[in-house]
Amino acid sequence: MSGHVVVCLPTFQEADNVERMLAALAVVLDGHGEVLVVDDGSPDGTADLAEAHAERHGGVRVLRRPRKEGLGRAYVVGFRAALDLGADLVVQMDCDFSHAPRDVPRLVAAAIEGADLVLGSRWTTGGGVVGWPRRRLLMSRAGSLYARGLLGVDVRDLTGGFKCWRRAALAALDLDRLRSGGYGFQIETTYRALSAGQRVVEVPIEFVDRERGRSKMTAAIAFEALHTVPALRLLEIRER
Ligand SMILES: Nc1nc2c(ncn2[C@@H]2O[C@H](COP(=O)(O)OP(=O)(O)OP(=O)(O)O)[C@@H](O)[C@H]2O)c(=O)[nH]1
Ligand SMILES: [Mg+2]
Repeated sequence: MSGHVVVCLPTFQEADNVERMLAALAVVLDGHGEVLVVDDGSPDGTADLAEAHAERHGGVRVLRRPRKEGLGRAYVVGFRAALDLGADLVVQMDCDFSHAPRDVPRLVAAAIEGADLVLGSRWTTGGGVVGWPRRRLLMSRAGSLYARGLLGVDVRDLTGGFKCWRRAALAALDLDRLRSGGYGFQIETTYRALSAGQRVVEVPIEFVDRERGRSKMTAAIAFEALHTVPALRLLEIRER
């Protein structure tokens, strides 16, 4: 890997996963980058575990936020910090092993080869999901198709959260304007990058349902994503 890579890792209640994840990322980064944990005051001590790991092994910074404010807020803070750290490439991923650390080099390579934003994609040829019940699979596919149709973009996986940003593409996002939380945030950032003319490339990933810890996905997060999509369209028309 070339260039300074910062992996942005938002965590809430990931005590069962965080140390294993940091160890796995250290192997794939192999001294070419660092990990930025953004923890929202997890009561299970996730941030303490991450800090202990950082002291023992290095290559990890922990950003502690006082309370849970949702994934979108954590990413806005993490992205700013990553740019301040001088990142050339910023990877964003979940801490629950749904996103495989071994896939990070493939995402990074696609950015080095010229993409401004690389999406780890479940719905492009070669990608997929392991361990989801039929209902969740259908919901996710329908969500991506809905967003894709309404926004008129040619991206297959709009709701995924495993991405690699080239520095300039991330810096061009107006982070203050990003308002949405979970899936809405993922759709919004990719859509804004596309609207700004950035080159967005999908690489296939296999997404594996979390084995440890609890999901923070709620109906409210899914619902927010539903109305984020038309809101993005309306905003765009108003800004013209
Ligand atoms: N800092 C921070 N991290 C969060 C918050 N909500 C979720 N996360 C983290 O974001 C990542 C994705 O959250 P998940 O709970 O796995 O949500 P999901 O992947 O949409 O849902 P599942 O597929 O059911 O796991 C994980 O690393 C979480 O720990 C939050 O409010 N603040
Ligand atoms: Mg998850």
